[in-house]
Amino acid sequence: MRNYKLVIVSNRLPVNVIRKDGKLEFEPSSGGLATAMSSLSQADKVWVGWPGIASDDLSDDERQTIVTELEKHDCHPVFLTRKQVELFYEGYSNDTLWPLFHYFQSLTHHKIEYWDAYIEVNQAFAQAASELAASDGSVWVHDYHLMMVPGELRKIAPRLTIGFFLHIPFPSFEIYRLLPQRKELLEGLLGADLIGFHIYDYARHFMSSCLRLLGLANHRGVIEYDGRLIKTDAYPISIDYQKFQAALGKSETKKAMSALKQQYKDSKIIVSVDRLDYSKGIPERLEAFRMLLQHYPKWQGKVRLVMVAVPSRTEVKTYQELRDTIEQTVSRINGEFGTVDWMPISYQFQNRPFEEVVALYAMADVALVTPIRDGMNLVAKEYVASKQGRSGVLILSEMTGAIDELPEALSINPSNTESVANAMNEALIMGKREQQRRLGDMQRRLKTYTVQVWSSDFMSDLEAAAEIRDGRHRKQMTLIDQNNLKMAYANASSRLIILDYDGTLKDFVPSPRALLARPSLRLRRILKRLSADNRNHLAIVSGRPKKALERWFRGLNITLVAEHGAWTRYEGKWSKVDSDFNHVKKQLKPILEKYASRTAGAEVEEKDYSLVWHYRNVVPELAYVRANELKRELVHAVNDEEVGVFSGEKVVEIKPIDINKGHAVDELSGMYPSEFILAAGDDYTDEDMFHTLPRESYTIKVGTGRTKARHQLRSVTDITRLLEELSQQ
Ligand code: GDG
Repeated sequence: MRNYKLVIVSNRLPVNVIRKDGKLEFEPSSGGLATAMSSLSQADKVWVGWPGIASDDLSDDERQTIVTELEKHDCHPVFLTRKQVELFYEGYSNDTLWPLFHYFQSLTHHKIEYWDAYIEVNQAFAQAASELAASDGSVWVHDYHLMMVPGELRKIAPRLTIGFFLHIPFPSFEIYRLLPQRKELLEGLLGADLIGFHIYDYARHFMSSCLRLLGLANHRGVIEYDGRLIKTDAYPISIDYQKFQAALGKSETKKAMSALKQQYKDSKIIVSVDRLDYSKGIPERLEAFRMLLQHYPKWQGKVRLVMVAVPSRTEVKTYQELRDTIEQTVSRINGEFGTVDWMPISYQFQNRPFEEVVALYAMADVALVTPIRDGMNLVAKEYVASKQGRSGVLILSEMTGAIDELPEALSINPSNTESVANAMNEALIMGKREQQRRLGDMQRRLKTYTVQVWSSDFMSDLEAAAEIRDGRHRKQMTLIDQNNLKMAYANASSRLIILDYDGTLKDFVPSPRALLARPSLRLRRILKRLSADNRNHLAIVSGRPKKALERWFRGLNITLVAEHGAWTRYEGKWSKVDSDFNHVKKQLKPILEKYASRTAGAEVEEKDYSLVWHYRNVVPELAYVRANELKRELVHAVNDEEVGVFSGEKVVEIKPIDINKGHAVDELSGMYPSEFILAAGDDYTDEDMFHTLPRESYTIKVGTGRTKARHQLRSVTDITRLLEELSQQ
């Protein structure tokens, strides 16, 4: 199979396959996304998606025909069975994710068979994309149907550059958490290098869910996960501005415009265009129009609502019911207000040709765009773009992503029927100059940030994100690095091995208490073997109190450094630094306790030479606020220049400045001069030791993030394995 530099993955292809009179037909559809993708500079690209016809309805020959024919359009099909379409597309995508992500909790159905099919289909998409992507290529995955694809792809091809864009809102954590598969979906998305949303609010919701559900914090939109950096950002999708401008000059559009003029003569036109979907607020819009006629009777006989509703997801029951409700409401209002020569609402449940839609936009005095929720809403932008030299007013729901870029629209809350009716009246009486001023401002913005700019922006950020990811890998220890280290170890006649404990030899446990954090039998065995070799000197350098270290490493010939260097046990005897910390503790402990008692999950730990405020069990956002408040208060309260307030891994710590691991390892390397030095640690306190040790030492940071260490290893498991291999030499 041929390999491509760019693979675009979306549920549907820009070419639709249908069966007409028993024969297969291929209909190219020129949606916004297709235009955006075709404008991308990468010539070498392919589009992966479902061709729109169930595989049960196809013979083997027909499938082959589809593959061959689609290849001519740079497309590649993923075939789905009727059952998969039902459970994956109508089910999990549109009966679970779509309603929930649009805050329609009561319309959301959770069924395990939906999820099973979703995973299965996402895996099939990932497999197809991986087979088509060049090894140095990029894959751009689109929308809520395929949220597991980035993760699945990453499993198959770890070095691939993967982008994901969500076209619908990402809901707030309080809604998102209702989803049974909430963690899996986040992890699926985090397989990407770049995750794009329409607006910053959706990105913010996503990051907050990552924090609350996976404990992953972000730094200016960048999340660290699985040893990679993932960027999240807002890329507001737009329209092919030029296409709308050009359409206005076409004869079909002009013809349609004259027909509309003829048909609606002296009436003002209010237009609404959408897919027939409950998120678009169509029944609410009709009620608002009814209220306009009732509260402002002067408009009776003078205004028409032209409503185009494109059939969508017609197999799903909720959509059938919605269609009935809309039709009944239209009839009711037309019955109530209509006269022999004036029908208030013209309702069309069908897809109109593009030029007719543009003509309608161009002729309409008002566009009424009132979704209850909408990721972006392109209709609003299209209306503005179709108003070249003409006047018109856009009424736009504040629940759409588009409102951020179109603040000159009359913004409404779609649930406030009265305010929507008032906005319609305001729009109908607005002066032409005011209309044009508002349109002009919006047009200037839309003209510059087109859908073409949107897609190239995303792609260049994707390339940059992949570079950051690769940059961060530079210090990752390769097998060659590890072999070099093992060789240096084998050849050395004296070795000093300095190890931090929590986060380095032991993964963090839910509570800082000693019982849970004690070393495993395997770890003790490794340390025992290493310390038994008389060429080795082994030291554990930890922030833990001396009692815990003493208990955990009893019977082993290891130097122990406790409380970051405040206490040291050489040859079985403890000695401590010459410093008095009691007066500081007495003064500051009540402050820490005050903050702990009003913050559920926080704990205070008192050591001889430090006070620690632990917040690993506090709700993350609260922890962040409280830790910052606490630090501010402590910095003010500390009146001793020798004492510092430090932020560590889910802790705020107060300790004497000159007690640090740097001093401790300086002393150690002086006492045990060695040909080979290995030091491993994971957090900011260990950076002091990496910095202090001689350059030729093997310093290893466990985990990701910036470091002064020479090398990095991903996890406790990785460093444990390396130590085990050394112990077996
Ligand atoms: C999803 C998100 C996000 C409609 N009727 C006809 C017709 N249309 C075209 C419009 C417009 C498109 O359909 C609808 O786009 P929207 O953005 O308004 O809404 P969704 O379909 O729900 O799209 C949405 C979008 O993805 C992109 O990311 O903005 O928030 O829900 O382009 O013009 N086109 C023609 N005849 C019609 O009768 N030819």
